[in-house]
Parts: sequence; C-alpha cells; structure tokens
Amino acid sequence: MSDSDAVGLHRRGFLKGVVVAGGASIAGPSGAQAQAPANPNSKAPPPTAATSAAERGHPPELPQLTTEKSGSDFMVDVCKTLSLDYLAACPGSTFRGLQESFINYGKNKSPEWLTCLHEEVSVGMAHGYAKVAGKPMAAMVHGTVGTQHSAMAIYNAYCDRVPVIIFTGNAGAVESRRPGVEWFHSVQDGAATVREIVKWDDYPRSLQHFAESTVRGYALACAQPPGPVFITADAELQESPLHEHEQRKLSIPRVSIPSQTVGDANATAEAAKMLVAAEAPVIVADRYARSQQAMDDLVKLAELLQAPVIDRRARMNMPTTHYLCQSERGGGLVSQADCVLSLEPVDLFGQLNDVVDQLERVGRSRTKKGVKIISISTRDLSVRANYQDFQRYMAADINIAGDAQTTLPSLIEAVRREINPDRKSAFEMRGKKMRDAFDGFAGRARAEAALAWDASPISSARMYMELWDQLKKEDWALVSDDNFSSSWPHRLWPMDKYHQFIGGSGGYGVGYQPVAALGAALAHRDVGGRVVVSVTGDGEFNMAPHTLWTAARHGIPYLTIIQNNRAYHQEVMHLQRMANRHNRDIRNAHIGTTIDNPNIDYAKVAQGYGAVGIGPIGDPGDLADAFRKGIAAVKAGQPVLIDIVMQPR
Ligand SMILES: Cc1ncc(C[n+]2csc(CCOP(=O)(O)OP(=O)(O)O)c2C)c(N)n1
Ligand SMILES: [Mg+2]
Repeated sequence: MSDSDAVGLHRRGFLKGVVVAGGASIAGPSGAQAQAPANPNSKAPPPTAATSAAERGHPPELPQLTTEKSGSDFMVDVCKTLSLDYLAACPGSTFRGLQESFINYGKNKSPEWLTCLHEEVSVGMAHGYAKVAGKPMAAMVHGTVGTQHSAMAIYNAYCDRVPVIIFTGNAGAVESRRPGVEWFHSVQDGAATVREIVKWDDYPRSLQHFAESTVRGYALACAQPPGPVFITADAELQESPLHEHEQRKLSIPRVSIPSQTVGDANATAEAAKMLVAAEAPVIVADRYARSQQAMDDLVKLAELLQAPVIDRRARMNMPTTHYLCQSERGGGLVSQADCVLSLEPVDLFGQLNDVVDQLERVGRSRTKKGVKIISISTRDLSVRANYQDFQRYMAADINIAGDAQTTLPSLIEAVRREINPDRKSAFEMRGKKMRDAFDGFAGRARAEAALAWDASPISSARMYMELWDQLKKEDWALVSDDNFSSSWPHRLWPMDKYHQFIGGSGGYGVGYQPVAALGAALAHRDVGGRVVVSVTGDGEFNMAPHTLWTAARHGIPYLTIIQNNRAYHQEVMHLQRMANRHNRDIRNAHIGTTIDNPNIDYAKVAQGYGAVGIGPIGDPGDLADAFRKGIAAVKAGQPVLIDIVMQPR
C-alpha cells in the first residue's frame, strides 16, 4: 500500500491518535524521534519515529536495557555444544528471549532457525529429520498452546522411538507474568501435557540447571530406545541479564551419550544354538536398522543360516533384491516356522497371531505348536502405563533385552561358532528353496501390477511403476511409509540401501506424512544429490499442506505425490465393515469420510505456498510426463507437488 493511499492515511492517523493518547511511555525517547530516517521517495511528510515504527509493526525504540549477555545467550551457548544443525518453530513470546539470542547472538547458525506454520510441523519435521540424519534436531513450541499443537507429532516420535529435542518457554513466577495473554500461555508444569509421551523432561530453575538438563536431555534422547525430550526454558531466566561475575560460575558439561545396550552374552549364545538347530527358522525385522551397517549385518546373519527374512518395514531392514528377503511369504513362513527370531518387534503378538477384524476381534495363533520364539529388543526398557503401544503380552522363549542392531554382531559370531558341516549342508538345501521361491516374487508382483494398468482413477501399482521408470536413473529416497503404497515399492522396486526408505510413522497419527517428509528431505538435502519422494494420502496432506511453504522458504527440495482418492478411504472401509456387521446399507459410508464436492485443487494449493504444483492427473498416460517435470524441478532445488487422482488403496 502506498504512502498516499487513503486507507493508509486513515490508519496512520489512527495510530498517531493512539500514540498521543498513550503519552510518553510508548512514544519512546525524544532522541530516537530525531534520528528517524525519512523516506526520500515518499510524497507524504516524513513520519514520526513512533508512527513509522508502529506501522511497520515494530515497537518504538526503548532505551537499551541489557548491556551484557542475557540468560538466553547462555542457553544458546549450551545448544551450540550439541550437534544441533536446525531448530524449527512457529514463533511465540514465551521464548522470545531465546529466539532473539539464537538469531542475533548465535548468528542463526548451528542451529539455524526454520520457520514452521504449525507446531505439529516443527516437531514432526524433527522426527523425519532424525530418521535420516541419525541425530536429533530441535523444535521450539510456544507455552501451553504450542505444546498442545505439537502433541500429536510428539506422540508419533515417541511411538517410533525417535529422538527429538523440544524446548518450550514459560513465565513461571506469577510476578513475572505480563497480565492477560501470558497467563493463558504459562503453566505450573509445562511438560504435564506431554509427560507420558516424552522420554524425559525438565523445568530448569537456574542457568546451570538449564545447561545440565539440556545436555542430559540430548544424551537421553539418543540412547536406545530413543525418544523425544522436553525442556522448559523459564522466560525470566531467558530475559534477565547475565552479568559477568554470574557467568564465571556457570559451566556447560560435555555431552556423553551412553553406549547402546547389548544383549546378554549367555542369552545370545542360547539363541544361536536354537537358531542353528532349527529346521525352519524365520527372522522378522521390524524397528531394527538405523544404518547401512545394520542392514549388512542382517544379510550376514540370514546368509549364515540361509534363513528367510520378513521385513515389517518400521525401518529399512533388508534389501528387497536379496533372495532371503521373503516378506511376500510373511504369514505363511511364520506358520511353518519352528523358530522365529524377532528383531525389535513393535508388535510381537501381531507377528505371531491373526486377528480378523470382521465379526470379532479375537486373535488366533498362526504358529506351529512348540515353535521357539527369540526376541531381541529394547521394548521392555521403555514402558508406560497410560499409553499402551507395547501391544498384547507375548512370551518369548528367549527374551533378550538389548538393542538388536548393537547385539547382532555378537549373535552372528555365536551362530558361526555353532555351525558344523552337517548343519551347513542342511542350510545350503534350505537356501536353494529360498532362491526358487524368490525367483517367483518379482514376476508375480509385475503381473499383479499390470492389472488395471489403464484404469482411471489410476491404480497404485501403475503409479509406482511409472514413478520407478523415472526414479531409477537417480539416487533416490522414499520418505513415506508403507501405509499408502499397498507395499508396491517394496514389491516392485529394487531397494538395497538404507537411505532409500524411512519406515513408518510410529503412532499412526494422521499428519505425520507431510511433516516427516519435510524433515527427511532437509536431512537428504544436506547429503546432496538425492531425489526425495513422499507419497501421501490426501487426508494426510490436508493436516499440514503448509509444509510446502517451509520447504520453499528454506530451499528444501522434494517431490510430494498426493494419492488423491478424495477420501479418508481407510475410514470409508471401516464404516462399510460396520454396516456389514450390522446388516445395513454400505452406500452411506461416504458420509463424513469423503473429501470431495468441492474437490480440492492441490496443485493450486502448492503454488499458493510457493511450491511447484502439477495436476490433477487422471489419465495414467500423463504420469510419465508429470514425473519427468516434477523430478527436474526437484533437481533444480524446488519443492514440487503432483496431484494424482487415484483409486482407493
Ligand atoms: C490424527 C488422526 N486422526 C484420524 C485418524 C484416523 N485415520 C486413520 S487413516 C485415516 C485416513 C487418512 O486418509 P488419507 O491420508 O487420504 O488415506 P486413505 O485412507 O484415503 O488412503 C484416518 C482419518 C488418525 N489415524 N489420526
Ligand atoms: Mg485419501
């Protein structure tokens, strides 16, 4: 709006009136007025310091109150000793001291401040980032309200056992609270809202306390099983000056991340005996791998035993190209097994039992009588009462408490010691059978993918085949979970590197997908050279479409593909199931579950947020061109969305 604009003039006049009415206390010192720069291009008379500052939304200058460091500067010093490259936040005055220190005193580096448009994004992006970067980033949430907004993302990270460092601000002492809003945003115990879903929290009472708790929190977040950690930074501690004599008394402890837990050696040796003696062992890997090394170790163990591996895909565990990757035969293999080795099971009961959700919810064992169960997991090291992500109790014959990834090398050695020539030849015969079975998988998957090849709305399989055709030329990473894909990428694509797949959401809280993809894409960007792809449901995407703005703002390129079935289709199916159960009409199942009429134009939404938007694509013949364009734009550094009108998954 120009200076001569009538509305602008009215607004200035109004603001001027306020200043006059408010008196000297908000007009600022007269010296500041005299220094106010006049705009040489403006036809209007030069504004006073007070009006121009107010118009720009800045408070008039106040006398400098703090000549030395502030408490929040020291807090920044603490954060800088930790390996935190980024901090994501939607701004809020409970941490205004800290924010100002990060951007000015900390020079907005290590960590760099990233702007998110919702606190769920700040935390959720840190969740996705940690899974790719292998280390946490920070998120900052505004008091009571920001904490509540972030709770869903904290829960997903907690359930997924992923480290995130979350800070909040709080005006603790009543006399420190500004009247009004600050009382709504302050609280007695900031972490109470999320205490059951974080690994640890603290509300430091002093700067020394802040240093120790933040360093402790970082170490705890990273120790297996990892999880989100929540630290409250008191507003008065942040904003008070830190005099030199006080600072001299402060120290920042060195971070010391505990070594990972390794399974007991005797239990591991027993497990090795059981595995070597078994005629039909099966390895099930779930929240297992955190590195390429862990994938390589799993291959080593499977090859030693010539045992099939079922990948439950909470992480990228087993190369889909390896003949011992037999996830396709999952349930069947488990029911024939005489020994099951389960690595970091999220749900051991679910791996060993069938629950058909039609007329009942009762589980039936799918295993043979006498089957031996070995579990290696940190599951029992992190159990809460209220949130019951531990699932049904399932006894194991050998229950090794320890990090499976860290324990595997000793299990491999123990297995090696147990193998004799007799067992070796039995294993070779087993291996031959596995190769034969594996040879059929790819052909069958392709034949199934060809069904409905030309259908419109487009089939998932066709979309994934067309996408692969373009991606195979690239160093690529899929940063969406298996939930939306009906397993097509794992069935159709050669996936053999750890960075190619990110695993699941943890808590199945819808909204994870777009936010985790943003953080994962940031971590991949820093490695460089990778084309990052997120496939997301339309329902998922609508929880946080503005992730694209953060991506555009901070130069985070990736391709978002909307699997647009114009519905919360999983819920459509639930309603159909209920209608069937109650012997009523299933045709009303769209009520309250569809996202159509009006249809959302996702390409326009993306463009509005500063990303490239392509689509809607309804004809499968147009997919190749859309993917080519999308990937080219991603390689040029842009976030891109392609809206594909697809069949229900
Ligand atoms: C926060 C949250 N709200 C609601 C749900 C219930 N829910 C599970 S799947 C789903 C549908 C998601 O829709 P979309 O992403 O479009 O996937 P579709 O089922 O259509 O493939 C919903 C609403 C949930 N899991 N989490
Ligand atoms: Mg949908």
